[in-house]
Amino acid sequence: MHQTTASTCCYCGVGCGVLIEHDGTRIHDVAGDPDHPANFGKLCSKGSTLHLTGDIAARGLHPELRLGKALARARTDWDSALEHAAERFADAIREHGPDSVAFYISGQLLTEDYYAFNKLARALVGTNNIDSNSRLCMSSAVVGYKRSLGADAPPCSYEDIELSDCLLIVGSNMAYAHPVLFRRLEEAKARRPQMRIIVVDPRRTDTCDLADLHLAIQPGSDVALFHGLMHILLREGQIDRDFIDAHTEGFEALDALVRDYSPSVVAERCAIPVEALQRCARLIGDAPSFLSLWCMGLNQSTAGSAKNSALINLHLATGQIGRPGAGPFSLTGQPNAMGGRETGSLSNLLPGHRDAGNPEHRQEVAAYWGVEQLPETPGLPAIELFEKVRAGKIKALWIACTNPAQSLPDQRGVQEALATCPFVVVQEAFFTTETCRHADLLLPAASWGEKEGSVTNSERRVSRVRRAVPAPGEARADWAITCDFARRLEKRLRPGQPSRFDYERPDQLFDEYKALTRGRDLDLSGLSYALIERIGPQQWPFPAGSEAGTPRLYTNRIFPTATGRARFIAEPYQPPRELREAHYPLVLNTGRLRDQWHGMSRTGTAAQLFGHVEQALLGLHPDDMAHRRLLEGQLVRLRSRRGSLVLPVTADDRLQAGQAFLPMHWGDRFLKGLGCNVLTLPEHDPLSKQPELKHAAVEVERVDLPWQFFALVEQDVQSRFSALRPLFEAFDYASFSLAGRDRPALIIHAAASQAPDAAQLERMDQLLGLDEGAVLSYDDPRRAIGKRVRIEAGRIVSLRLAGETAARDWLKGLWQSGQVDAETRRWLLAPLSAPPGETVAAVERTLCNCMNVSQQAVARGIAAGMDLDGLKRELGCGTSCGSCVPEIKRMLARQPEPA
Ligand SMILES: Nc1nc2c(c(=O)[nH]1)N[C@H]1C(S)=C(S)[C@@H](COP(=O)(O)OP(=O)(O)OC[C@H]3O[C@@H](n4cnc5c(=O)[nH]c(N)nc54)[C@H](O)[C@@H]3O)O[C@H]1N2
Ligand SMILES: Nc1nc2c(c(=O)[nH]1)N[C@H]1C(S)=C(S)[C@@H](COP(=O)(O)OP(=O)(O)OC[C@H]3O[C@@H](n4cnc5c(=O)[nH]c(N)nc54)[C@H](O)[C@@H]3O)O[C@H]1N2
Ligand code: SF4
Ligand SMILES: [Mo]
Repeated sequence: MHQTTASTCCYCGVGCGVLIEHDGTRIHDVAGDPDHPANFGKLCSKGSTLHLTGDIAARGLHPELRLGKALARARTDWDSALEHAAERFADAIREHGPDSVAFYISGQLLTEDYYAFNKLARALVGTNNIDSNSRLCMSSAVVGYKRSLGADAPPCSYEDIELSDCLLIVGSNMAYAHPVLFRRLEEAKARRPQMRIIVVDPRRTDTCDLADLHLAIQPGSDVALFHGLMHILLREGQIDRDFIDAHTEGFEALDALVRDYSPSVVAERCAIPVEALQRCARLIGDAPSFLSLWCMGLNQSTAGSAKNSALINLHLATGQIGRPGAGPFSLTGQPNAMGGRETGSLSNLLPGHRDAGNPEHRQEVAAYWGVEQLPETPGLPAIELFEKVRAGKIKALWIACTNPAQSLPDQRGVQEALATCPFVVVQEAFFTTETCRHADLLLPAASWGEKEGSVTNSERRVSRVRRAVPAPGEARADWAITCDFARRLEKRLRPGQPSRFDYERPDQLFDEYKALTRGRDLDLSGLSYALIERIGPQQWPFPAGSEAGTPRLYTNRIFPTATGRARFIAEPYQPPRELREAHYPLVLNTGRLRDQWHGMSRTGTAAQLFGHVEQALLGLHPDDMAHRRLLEGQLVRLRSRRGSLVLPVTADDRLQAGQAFLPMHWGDRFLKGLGCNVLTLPEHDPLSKQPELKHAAVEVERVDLPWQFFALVEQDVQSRFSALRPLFEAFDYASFSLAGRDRPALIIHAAASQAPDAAQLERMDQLLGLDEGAVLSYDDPRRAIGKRVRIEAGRIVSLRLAGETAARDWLKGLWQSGQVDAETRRWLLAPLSAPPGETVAAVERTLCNCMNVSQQAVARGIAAGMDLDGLKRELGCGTSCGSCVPEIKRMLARQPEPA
């Protein structure tokens, strides 16, 4: 029977409402929820393909346990799994104290899950060792808001973005990372072309497509830029003296500091023209309303807190806060990172925007939970936590809904830590992740579409997440796993006492949690599942008795500080921690692709999402390629002080010379060699403890790996992937991806200095289905060349080229286009890039995922004289989710003007 369930997208912090179409057992489709105030029916390329993700072969179905590091995990039942875990945690706590265990959780958990974990760690175990991946993401914004404004609360609404006269988008590639919000901005700018948009990013991203001014600053120089802007605003008298006098403190120190930031000094520091700096200041100073949006370009830095506060300074000096279209608006990355901050899911926080270091706050929460006291010892933030794990201080580690073996910096250290820890529990929806390999106990979690709860998006709006279908196998909801474990641990640590974890439904957790927010800045005590059901998702504060949420904070200009005044923070510019030098002259920047999500456990199961970018490529400025005599697609070794990675290079003229860009998504599963974070550094901001993921000194050099390998195989791609991946450990380079739409295939590119032994190739052939059926083959053992192509019903279904891969693009094209006739067949195994007389079309790259339109088709359309409307009409591209429109516009802009 056809049913529709309203829920929330599980990807980014825009928090779009989705309508899940299903039959009670399987999800068939998703659509944007027209009634949801975040997206009004829109979805981006990731949200609209949710139903295509989640291949069951990649999911965790049953708990698995191993009883020794050298042993393999075996299937077990929930009862044995959680009894074992409780015993191990209780032993560690009894022998080594509560701080010998730790919980590392995630901004993708639901508010109810977070609350359960917090109560477990702080009230039952008695440790503050509970931190989350938000440490890599939002913790600099938390510090910025708290110290500048008094509370961790983004003061704006999405509507303010549409209302603003001048927008400063800094260190955010919204076009990729918050696409539906970017669509709203595009529409607002189309309605009000006088709206001014400034983008500050070392790269020319798709977000720059909307910009009136793009400042391609030197990586890490944002604080200098903000102080330079302040300097000009002051000099030009474009500040709001009345606001500063009445509602702020600390201005004098900033005033003195920014005197040193003259336009010429700052322009040089940031490597931008002084006129551009002045124009930027003028746009801000002249604007009736000014709003800033930022994300990881500011937060992921050893100066992350300073960058946040220096930006907020600009709002305070101009009085641009607490009014429509104005304010400092940090974009949240993960779907419920906000909920994590609210429930106290960083080691230094407590539920209800409280601080673990504050004795009164501890007492309030302890009293509410009915325990004598909460632990005083500060908990470990993520980077230090993994250092302590590596040092053997943490005896049992519980990881939920995050993949630290891919996403934390300095992966060599992280891998060692996970291998050292005596007992690692991983609570995961997809058992394919890099972290799962390290689990002693692996617990299958329900995921999107299968669980109930709530999340808060970037604009403080609390939405419901609803279950459409049952979780596969024995997977369970996160809060249920946590509470079941907590009850078993209670029996060991507090025998005979009544349980504090007797919940049957998630709304019981929500209701218990919300009372802890009463009277606090985020007061959401008036919210309930029933109320959201009745009047829709609401923005906090929403105190008991409210009729509606709060779209805008600080409209009365009173700030939640001791004095009621906001604070200017005067901190000098500090350069990034790792400077370029002779051995490492390039700066490595890492970030998002349009269609992939983090470690790709979910998006990596939908072949269609690889259409836009198929494999890991290192982007370099064309000049840097030329200096090093590198050609497009050549393999390089990318090195930093901490590790190295082999992958192909590509010329990217959106980068400045001296900069390199690598998408953050590739971990060891998709790209052999521990992924991009083998290169990044663990150094972090002194206050927020957020690591500098956007800035590592690197160098590249060509590698010659004469023995090349290419394979393509249809059907059962996830299980083949899992089985094949370990066979590539001895290769210097191995990259895995998916291709196709209706008939997805696994694609493998690999290279080595010499051929593997015959037995290994034989094993690969078995897993590729090339050991039986209609297989054409060619072998030249003397040159270690071997090729196999399997054809069924006139179509290629599997192939591998070993030793020499000249024909790979042509063969991939043949596979994609279908039939292979007798004439073509003669050339399949030839050492040519294509049969004589035929040219290989470049492998088509999907630009528009919804309508399946390639970049090549768009280019042909442009060459034929079509404009954006013509392309939309004739090809259909850009007419559905719109995620590809900025890129199409960029292609159009590159065309020479017709004479
Ligand atoms: N498609 C997609 N969307 C996502 C995610 C995803 O994985 N995929 N993840 C979500 C999450 S958790 C997050 S946190 C957000 C991240 O969203 P964003 O922060 O927007 O994305 P990033 O690509 O990490 O980085 C943004 C930009 O910062 C720039 N940058 C680097 N260094 C500097 C600098 O020193 N100064 C300035 N001003 N800019 C700099 C980079 O060039 C990059 O373009 O995206 C969310 N949305
Ligand atoms: N170099 C570099 N590194 C980065 C960044 C960067 O820009 N550059 N960005 C950083 C940032 S901002 C972030 S947020 C992190 C993200 O890093 P991670 O948190 O490691 O990212 P994900 O891959 O989203 O991990 C979430 C995991 O939860 C699993 N999962 C999904 N749904 C559920 C569920 O309902 N329950 C449970 N238990 N599990 C589930 C997924 O399969 C996935 O493995 O990466 C950080 N790392
Ligand atoms: S913008 Fe895209 S990824 Fe983000 S919540 Fe909306 S649909 Fe999901
Ligand atoms: Mo994030």
